[in-house]
Amino acid sequence: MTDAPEVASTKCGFVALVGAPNAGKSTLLNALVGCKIAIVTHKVQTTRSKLVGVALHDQTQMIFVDTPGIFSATKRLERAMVAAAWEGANDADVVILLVDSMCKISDSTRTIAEGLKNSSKKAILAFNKIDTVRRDKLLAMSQELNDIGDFEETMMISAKTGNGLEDLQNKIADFLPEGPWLYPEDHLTDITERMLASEITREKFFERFHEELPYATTIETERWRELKDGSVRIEQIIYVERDSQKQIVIGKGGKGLKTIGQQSREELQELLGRKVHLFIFVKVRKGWSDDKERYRNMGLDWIQ
Ligand SMILES: Nc1nc2c(ncn2[C@@H]2O[C@H](COP(=O)(O)OP(=O)(O)OP(=O)(O)O)[C@@H](O)[C@H]2O)c(=O)[nH]1
Ligand SMILES: [Mg+2]
Repeated sequence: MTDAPEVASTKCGFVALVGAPNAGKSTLLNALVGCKIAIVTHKVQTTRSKLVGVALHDQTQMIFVDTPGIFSATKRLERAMVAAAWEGANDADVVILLVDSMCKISDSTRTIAEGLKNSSKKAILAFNKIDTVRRDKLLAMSQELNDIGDFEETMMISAKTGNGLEDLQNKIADFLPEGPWLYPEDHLTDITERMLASEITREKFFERFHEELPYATTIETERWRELKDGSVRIEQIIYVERDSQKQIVIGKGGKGLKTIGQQSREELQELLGRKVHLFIFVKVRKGWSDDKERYRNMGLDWIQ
């Protein structure tokens, strides 16, 4: 009698990356998936809506969900972002609470730890940016958060250097259910090329402009035309709230806009693997952040 051949069982599940703004969630998503699908800046509130990135780890398909930072939101756009983040956590099989090791524990992080405990989700606490801090400095922070929340594991990682990511994925795999993969083996993300293009321009915008301007802006890809020679023509609109903001964005002699356009085009060419003709226009739309259509384009639910 011969034994039946052993079939390696597959696993699959959703893993939400949550945390206070700037913890490194999007950097981690890109590192886990192995390519840039989420934009990253040194500013808070860079990510505005949920974003899926898929990674294979042995026989486990991990569907990571990058989320906006969770903080005490007041404006409608901020509230919609925070609602999207909690939605990501609630829909996941496993939640990773990412903490910035360079800063003191924030009230937002405490609130998330409490919220996760109440939701009785399987959660992993991950201290990020350990390339910048001595591990023994994190013990007190780890103790405090473990007292507040209920975590299966506490891990130390660096999304930037990749340190600890293998261990993190092994732990995640332990907690994901057996089941068939939901996506084809080579599937990386749900983000459309149009959305990616808007996001890359927004990243350049966030890097160039300061104070309130990045938060008073949304960027949409209005037209996308494939040209016969294999290149693509992309038209985008930067919506701002006031005329004075429009002047700042355009800059003296159009320099501001030109720089953003150049940086965005170069990166898009690299990501899309073809020549890009990028045209960016600036429009004043007073109250765009109270306009339902803008929310749909950002991938956010409209919040009353
Ligand atoms: N030194 C170091 N910096 C990191 C690491 N991970 C992320 N960063 C930096 O932290 C900043 C914020 O990173 P993001 O990935 O945009 O953070 P986020 O949590 O997605 O931020 P929001 O989308 O605004 O909530 C960027 O300047 C990153 O380069 C890390 O492991 N080490
Ligand atoms: Mg982010």
